[in-house]
Amino acid sequence: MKIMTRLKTKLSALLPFIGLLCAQAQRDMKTINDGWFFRKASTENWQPVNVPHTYNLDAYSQRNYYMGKAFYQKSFVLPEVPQGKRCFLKIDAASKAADLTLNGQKIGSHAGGYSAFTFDITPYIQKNNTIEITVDNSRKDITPISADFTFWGGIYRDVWLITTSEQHFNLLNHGSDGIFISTPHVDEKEATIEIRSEITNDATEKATLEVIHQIYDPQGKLQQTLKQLLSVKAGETQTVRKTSAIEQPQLWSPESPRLYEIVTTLRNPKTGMELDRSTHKTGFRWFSFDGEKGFNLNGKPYKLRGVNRHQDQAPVGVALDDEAHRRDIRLIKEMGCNFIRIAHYPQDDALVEACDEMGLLAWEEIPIINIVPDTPGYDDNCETNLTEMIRQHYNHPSIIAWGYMNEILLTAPGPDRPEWPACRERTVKLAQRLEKILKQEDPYRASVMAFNMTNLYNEIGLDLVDVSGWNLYHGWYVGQLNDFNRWMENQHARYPKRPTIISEWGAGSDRRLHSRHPKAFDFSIEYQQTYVEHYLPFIEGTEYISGCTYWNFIDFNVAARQESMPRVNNKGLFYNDRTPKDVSYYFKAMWRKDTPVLHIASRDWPVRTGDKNEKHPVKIYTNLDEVELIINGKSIGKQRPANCHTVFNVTLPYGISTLKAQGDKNGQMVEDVMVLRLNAMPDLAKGDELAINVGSDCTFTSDVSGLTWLPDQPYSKGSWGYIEGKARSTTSEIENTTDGPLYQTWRENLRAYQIDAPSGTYEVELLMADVSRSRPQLANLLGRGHDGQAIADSRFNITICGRRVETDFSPADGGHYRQASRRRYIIQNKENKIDVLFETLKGKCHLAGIKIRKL
Ligand code: GCB
Ligand code: CA
Repeated sequence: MKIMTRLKTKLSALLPFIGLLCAQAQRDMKTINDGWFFRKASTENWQPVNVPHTYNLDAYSQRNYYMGKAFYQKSFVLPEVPQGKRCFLKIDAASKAADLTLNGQKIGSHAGGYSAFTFDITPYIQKNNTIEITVDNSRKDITPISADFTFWGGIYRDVWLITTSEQHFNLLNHGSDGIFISTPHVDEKEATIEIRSEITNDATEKATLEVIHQIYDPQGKLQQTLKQLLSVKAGETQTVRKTSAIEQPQLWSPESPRLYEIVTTLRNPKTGMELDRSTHKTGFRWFSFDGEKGFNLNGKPYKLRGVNRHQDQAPVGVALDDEAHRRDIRLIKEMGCNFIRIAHYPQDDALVEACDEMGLLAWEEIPIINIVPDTPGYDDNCETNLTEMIRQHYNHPSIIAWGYMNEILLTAPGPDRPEWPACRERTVKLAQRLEKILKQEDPYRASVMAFNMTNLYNEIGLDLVDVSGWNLYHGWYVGQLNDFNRWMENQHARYPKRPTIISEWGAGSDRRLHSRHPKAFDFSIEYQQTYVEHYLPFIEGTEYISGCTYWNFIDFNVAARQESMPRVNNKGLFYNDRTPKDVSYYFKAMWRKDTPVLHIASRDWPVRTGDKNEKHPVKIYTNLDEVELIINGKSIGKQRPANCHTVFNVTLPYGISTLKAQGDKNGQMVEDVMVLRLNAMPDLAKGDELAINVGSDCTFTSDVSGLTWLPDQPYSKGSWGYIEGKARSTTSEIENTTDGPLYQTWRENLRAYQIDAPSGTYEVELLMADVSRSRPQLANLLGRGHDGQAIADSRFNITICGRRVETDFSPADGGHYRQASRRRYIIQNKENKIDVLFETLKGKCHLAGIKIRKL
């Protein structure tokens, strides 16, 4: 409806020009995404593909994914060779570098995997054409070289064929379209708009031209027409600037993202012929960052509430269509965000456009991460990539900050190392160079950098940026939750004028793991919830913190990551397929004040195992003042949430229960309903399987078999549990199983495991893995690999119900380190108990899981 009226007003405004439209030599733009052939340098076979395409789907299954060259090829026929026109090839992203030829002739190269580049192909184009592109994701002189994500190779954004007349806007300026719109001054009464256009005359004679900007207000009404005459010599590009004032601008904000439209045309003033045309949207807003008062938007204090966004999604990797990018912005908005950190690299135009349209302020950055290497050409490529990002996304009102370094000291040699002075100097020098470029390119936006948990950044001069981003993982990688508050309080006391934002904070979670005693690195759904429930109120309540971006919007792919879900960084608020985790509703309840939020936070834990007389926690995320929980039609009572959540401890019957939460917001009834299943504790006499996740407080439910492994406990008479020993864990990946977390926690030096059970024939299954030779972990884990000492080639005997089942045994025999060992024994229980006795011969005996079934 809105669109229709808008279209009508726009048409009527255009009516006087309709005559003109006939005399057009407009720009033609079309994608040439289909019908490509592809091969890796390591194979001979060409395979038909479409772009967007990545050649790294192997990153889903192996840590050492393919890094190297790959070739793309496409042939196409033009109905006729364009005469008196210019042809351009634009590639929206090819990672990390590309060399291009057309019909056998080299047309150019590009370094950088996250921004667009354009070549003039007029001299090479024919009726029958073949484009060949060599892509390489292994280059060490191009960012990123070290980081916690997969460096997907391929042409993974659109490829465009563009034809223009001989006079056109400059398409050869760093992948931009040669038109740069800024708003140097904005307030409620008046805004200044400046439009800089670059016009190229590719004809052999000089041309007199006219540039016309038509500015439409957000309702589609023509507000201003700005005209400029210029004369451009043959083969030259000229820049013209036009400044104008807009009275009473309708301001842009995340709450009302009002966009003005600017239609820019290039005309031949004599004939009236339109030569080129380009349309942009702009918005009027002003902002500031302050060390004491935080962020301010359009004259009001404004807390930035956001997430970081990685782009990948299984099974396509980063080869996403535009609609997937827009879908993400919709989900992020829905959660109540007003901000996004487009991390760690420039992303699709479709995403940034969606930020403008739907209303998200944005920080965008280039991927200089972990360390600045001493590699020839690296700094130059960084500068080019920064320039490209700024020029390509310059016109987007959503963007308020440009970033260029993330945790740049993470893998740098420390100050106690001889390599430190050179590395420090290199890093600071590059930062100074990029800071200067950034401000030259764009004086109207803030510069930002993301630091990690060391004050060195301030001490060596990396606080040259306007805003310090802090990536803080206290209570996850290091220390306790409260250390987060202390860190910020300390920073603020020492540098009270420094604007700050929490650019990263997050904890991992895996929906197969649940705990009533959650702790850091158990990867339980519950610990992630505990973590965010601690951080967010502090961020919200602390004026000097400008805001935050949670790490990360989604569970994203990192081929080299291990932990509970190998190759996944599972700190997402959404799963990789974009279904929400319960925890995302905490953010929604905290951040959405415009709509009632009521969510039973048990979608991630819908099947429980336990006794029907025992209490089961049911958490509710809500922004209502009071909620009532109704189970199977019977009210359990009402509770008043604090910090946007409340936990009902309830008894449940076995089987399915219907849970309904309800409440009202200003007289409007709101409810949420889900079903939850309670399974009884396994009864061995009935033939149930008793499965125990030894060494862990977490229940683990296999997503292959659906079997739940219960948390471990000490043995008590009439029950089951461990006798002596110590619980341990690792983040090392366990191979040859899909149930890795079971093996990543174990008990060592235990004397026995005992299960009191009626006599009979049983199958007893023991799970273990030798993780003593752990794999090197990503630097991001800050050494958080092993919880304590490794097991070191332990050897032991195992006796079950008096029968020796293993002698001088190690699960690592034959070199099977970090691999799942699972053995089943048929035994006779004659004494109403199954006791598994360990006798250590070397190192420490260990057990990661046990499963019992009566035959
Ligand atoms: C960080 C990095 C980010 C990682 C994240 C993590 O500090 O900036 O790239 O993914 O930590 O999860 O370890
Ligand atoms: Ca275990």
